[in-house]
Amino acid sequence: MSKTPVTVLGLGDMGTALARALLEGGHPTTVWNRTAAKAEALATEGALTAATAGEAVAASRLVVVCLLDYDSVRQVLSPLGEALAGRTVVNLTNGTPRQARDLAAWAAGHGAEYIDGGIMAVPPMIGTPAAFLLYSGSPAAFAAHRSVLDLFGESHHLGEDHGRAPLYDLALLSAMYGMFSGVLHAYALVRSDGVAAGDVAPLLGRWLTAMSGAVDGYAQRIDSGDHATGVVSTIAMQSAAFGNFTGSARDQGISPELIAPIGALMARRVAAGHGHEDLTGLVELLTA
Ligand code: FVH
Repeated sequence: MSKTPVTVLGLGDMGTALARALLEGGHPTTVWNRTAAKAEALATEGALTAATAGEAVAASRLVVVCLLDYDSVRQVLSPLGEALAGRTVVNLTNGTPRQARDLAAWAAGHGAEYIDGGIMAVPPMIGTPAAFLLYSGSPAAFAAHRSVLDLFGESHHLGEDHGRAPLYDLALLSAMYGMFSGVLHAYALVRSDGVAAGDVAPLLGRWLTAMSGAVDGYAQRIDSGDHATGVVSTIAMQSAAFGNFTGSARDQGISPELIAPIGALMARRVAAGHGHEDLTGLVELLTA
């Protein structure tokens, strides 16, 4: 059976990885990038190169967009207008739920199907079992193209609301940045005492893996609103220790700015009479 032709707009690190996965999957793949030289390697691998975004869109009914941000997406798609009619645009550019909903409305106004997506992978992970992607938008349009999208990584369709995929994407990436903040602080702390980051890395990795086991239990507490039953590490205990984190940073001459905010929230929660509760209670301060 002949494979669906696909167009990829944007050949940064991620767009290039996506185009390569399509080529490896045997799809006729037309690529376009603002800086044309970035298409050269893919051309030698079998990609068809388009001189303009309009030419690229004309080549396929399925158009994958992966640009820096929504401003660049608007700059590229807006002049195309009616040329998008009858096509499905899958936008994998990082953005907010509001941006996704606005772009979906714009696409619908131009007769195009629109699916928004979030990529939970770095470029070398694309096409491997480690990659997964989040999608939202028309279930029918998603189902029609799922076999193509599965080439990028495991596909998760989160519903019709175009804002849902970027919501999940930003939530997962926020958690990642929280983790990376702690990792960077940890390395700065040990380095300030002459210890190489690499000496601590195996223990740090082990500790983070163990603590990631808290994710499901935290979700249960937050969904139930019960932050108090069966707590093993009270927020009062954690808050009392937290002065050691900021204090040691000061003593060692490093900035506590990556970790200080959670300490301040803990102190507020304890002062409000919730010291007996779990750390999950902080979410109430964020959403109040
Ligand atoms: N790379 C990653 O690790 C992450 C993984 C999760 C998803 N993100 C998001 O994917 C989008 C693209 O990321 P990227 O890694 O491909 O980014 P760059 O390598 O910096 O490439 C950016 C492309 O965007 C083009 N571009 C920028 N501005 C414009 C514009 N005004 N008009 C047209 N194209 C534009 C740029 O073109 P050029 O500079 O080569 O001419 C690149 O093709 C992104 O949303 C991540 O958050 C990646």
